[in-house]
Amino acid sequence: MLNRRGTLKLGAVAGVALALPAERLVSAVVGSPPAVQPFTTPLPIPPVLSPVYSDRGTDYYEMTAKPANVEILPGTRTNMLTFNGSFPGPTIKARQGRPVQVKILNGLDNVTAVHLHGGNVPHEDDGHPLDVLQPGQTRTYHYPNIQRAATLWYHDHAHHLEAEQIYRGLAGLYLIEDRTDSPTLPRGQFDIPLMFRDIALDDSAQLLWNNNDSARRNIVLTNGKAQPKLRVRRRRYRFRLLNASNDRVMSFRLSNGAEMVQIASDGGLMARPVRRTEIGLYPAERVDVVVDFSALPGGTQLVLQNTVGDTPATKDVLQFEVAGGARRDDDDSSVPAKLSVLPPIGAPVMQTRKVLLSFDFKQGAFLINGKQYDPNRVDFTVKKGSTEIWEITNADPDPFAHSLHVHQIQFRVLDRGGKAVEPWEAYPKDTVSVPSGQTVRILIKFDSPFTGLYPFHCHFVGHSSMAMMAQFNIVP
Ligand SMILES: [Cu+2]
Repeated sequence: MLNRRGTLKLGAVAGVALALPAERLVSAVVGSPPAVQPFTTPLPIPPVLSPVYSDRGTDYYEMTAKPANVEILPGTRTNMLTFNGSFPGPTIKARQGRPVQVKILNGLDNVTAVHLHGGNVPHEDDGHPLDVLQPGQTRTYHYPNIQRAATLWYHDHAHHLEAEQIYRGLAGLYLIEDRTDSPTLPRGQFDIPLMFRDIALDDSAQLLWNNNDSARRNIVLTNGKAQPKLRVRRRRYRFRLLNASNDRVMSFRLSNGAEMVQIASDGGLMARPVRRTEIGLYPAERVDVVVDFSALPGGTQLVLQNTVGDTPATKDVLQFEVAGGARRDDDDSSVPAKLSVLPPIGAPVMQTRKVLLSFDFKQGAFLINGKQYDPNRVDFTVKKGSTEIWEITNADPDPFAHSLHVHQIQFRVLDRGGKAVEPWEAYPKDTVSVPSGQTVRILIKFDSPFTGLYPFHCHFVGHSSMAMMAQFNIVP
């Protein structure tokens, strides 16, 4: 799907955008922040949020969205927007079947809406772009966790503001766990989330922000640090990879060419594991992989590389160092040949719809089906319980890549240009890449118990915040 050439072209997207008359060019030069000595900063694990209260049925959490000074580069402080002062935001660990309530206080100077990406939630809890919290306001989001175990994430979704506010830090992980599903997979301290995203900093380590200068975001962070290091034991680990970049496509491989066994996609475990040596991730996509370090001698260093990065700071994103000692770790984990039984998506298909993604050079606007987002317009009316095929076409020439994220449901990717996709990107998915000129077909069963209005949009949030968004209304 991804290759060096494809993504180098993608890197030119911002160049094209900069040539547009409507653009403002704020940061004309790349900042030169203090240099980082690679692989000296320990990889942080985002803190796991504790409930403020739990009763028999529900866990209650509280978070404040607020500005904070965060150490990104060693010895410097960067002004960010955070949840609870933490960047990335705290991780919420939910259990399948047990509801969670998250009370958010907006301590920002601006409005915010919080969206649980990949979550099957009521529409009033979905963080609709107009359903915002004013500064000083609180509201409680209800997450029923009725879906399969999965690596989800939460992020800002306020109308026109999401690109800037996600970039400034408003994102965190939300894991739904299930104790019965594949209990032999690595757990606990051997189950590690890796949130990747790019950033541009000036020479005093402050954020450079312009929606159109994605090509200048020349540092990739892993869990909020540049080129960190993780000491691993000689055993298997589960890594949950999330590309939380606004607009950067990434493609990961281990520097020794070792296999990463993909076990999960956006919406949870796949039916069977898939052995891969390179894994491409568009913005907002997730994969869970198992990596086995047990055969590597103590002291071995290997690097998780983003093969489409063009500088050390965007290419060599994370170093693993295998702990010393001759003995392998006691490791009773394993990857079963059959991971999960997936709910079927079946016929009959009641609707086939076209979703055309394009950029209008005259208006300087990103469009879906020829229109800019209007939060007061319903684009598709969908019958609850029905199955549909959406044919998504990227009508733009190189170098415009797009993607499509559909709120509330997990879909199956059928084919690209008429060719069936590989099992690792088939199902369950909530975000699909749509490179220039391609048509991708997805099969969606609207089997959520919830009705109402939900967005679908490109998840290059630089595009969605410039109106590359539409919405569907699920009716009984
Ligand atoms: Cu797009």
